[in-house]
Amino acid sequence: MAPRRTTLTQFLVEQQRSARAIKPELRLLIEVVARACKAIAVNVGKGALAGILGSNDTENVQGEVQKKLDVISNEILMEANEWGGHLAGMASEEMETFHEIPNRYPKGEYLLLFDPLDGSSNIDVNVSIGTIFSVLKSSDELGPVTEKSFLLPGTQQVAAGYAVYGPTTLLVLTVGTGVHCFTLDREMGSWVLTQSNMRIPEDTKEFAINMSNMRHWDPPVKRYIDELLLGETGPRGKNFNMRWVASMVADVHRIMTRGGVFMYPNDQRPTHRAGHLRLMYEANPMSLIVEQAGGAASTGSERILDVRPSKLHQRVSVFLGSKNEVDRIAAYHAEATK
Ligand code: AFP
Repeated sequence: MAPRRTTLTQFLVEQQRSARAIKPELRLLIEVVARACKAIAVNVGKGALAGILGSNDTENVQGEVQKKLDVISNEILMEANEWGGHLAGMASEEMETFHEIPNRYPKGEYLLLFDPLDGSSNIDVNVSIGTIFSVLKSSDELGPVTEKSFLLPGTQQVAAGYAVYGPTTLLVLTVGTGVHCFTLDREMGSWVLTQSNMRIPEDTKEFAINMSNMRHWDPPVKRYIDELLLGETGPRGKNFNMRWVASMVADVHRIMTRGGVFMYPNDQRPTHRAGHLRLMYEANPMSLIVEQAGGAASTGSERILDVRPSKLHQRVSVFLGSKNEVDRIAAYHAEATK
């Protein structure tokens, strides 16, 4: 008899019933998002067979060319979430402004933000990509939802997660009681708990950064990376390995699994002075997950989760992963300002 596995539904009922960590509406929200990620995984898996690779010949609010799967994934998440009565509104990397729940549906108290398909540049070369989502509670009990309703710091997230569409399809989730990993049983179509309470080692020998941007980095970043590259002959006294998938979900999942430090710093380029990654639906959800697993997440000058948002699509500098490395990077930034 195969060992009895815990499904996502059982896990969420447990979190609602005994851990009292979530309300029924939040349980419904997460189940709906998880089901949407299964639908995205099916489309990603079809690829060329369904003629859905390549460009959609449209641009998103970021001025980036949208891939067909970017648009499909966004539509799947929108359609799955607008009728359930659990949301006050949604926001997406792929949409200029937020999406209010149509009046024909009941509204709830949660705000859902997502990057429907992160790592789009990897779609056509068959490298792991994913979905990132963040859940906030709307503070506008009475008033209509506006863009300002979404501009809450990451500390106010009530849930966050990501799906990885890779050799296996994974859903990694936190509702504030640790980080838990579910693997999609493709035969049964169910998410099965395969790792509870993921922990990030405080030290590491592995770093992730796009080295081609080196000439643009600020001095603290250059100092930190130069020391890693000197290895055991330098001040760190040990050799480091480098990885860069260019899908944040894949790089972060590696760090969740075996430690490491992920960096996408802002740099001297006018287009990158604020950073590359988006705060509300990339950095914040990943930072909550990393902190819930004992890691750290910093802009270099402050905890990412403390950043007070001013714009829905604002970008931010990101250093996250093994705590002792992130703390060192923050210390180098502090020394540079003295
Ligand atoms: P795309 O979704 O446009 O491919 O961007 C992915 C991403 O936002 C993040 O997932 C990666 O870590 C990062 O950009 C990769 O950026 P570079 O292509 O500049 O290395």
